[in-house]
Amino acid sequence: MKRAKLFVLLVSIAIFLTNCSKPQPTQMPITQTDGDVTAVLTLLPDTPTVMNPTILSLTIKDADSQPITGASVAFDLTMPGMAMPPNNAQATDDGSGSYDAEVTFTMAGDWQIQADVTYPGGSAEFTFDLTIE
Ligand SMILES: [Cu+2]
Repeated sequence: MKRAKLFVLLVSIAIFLTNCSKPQPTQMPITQTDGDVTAVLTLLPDTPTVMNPTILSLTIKDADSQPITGASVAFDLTMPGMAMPPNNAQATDDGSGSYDAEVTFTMAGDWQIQADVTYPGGSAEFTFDLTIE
């Protein structure tokens, strides 16, 4: 009986410590839909930090869940709370419906990642909200 109680206590402490030491995870990937196009944004690292390079990767699929290849994807990073210097990146097509670009978040706070997608047959626009600690 005593041992069981001690065990429960130790497990509780372990769970508590595990949760506390975890870095604040950004909820990634983020999925959004605009018309026929569904986009999934992933970040590397998934919790970006200020003034360090972050790889944005946008995977786009059509209404039939087929990857959209041959598109042009441009990222525009802004902060909704203030005017910031232009922060843009043209993504590189990996040939399988995924488009990557390296960006830098230049200060902590709330950011908006806009992705402009132009593909054979149409265009789509996505806006992702992200807080950089
Ligand atoms: Cu700012």
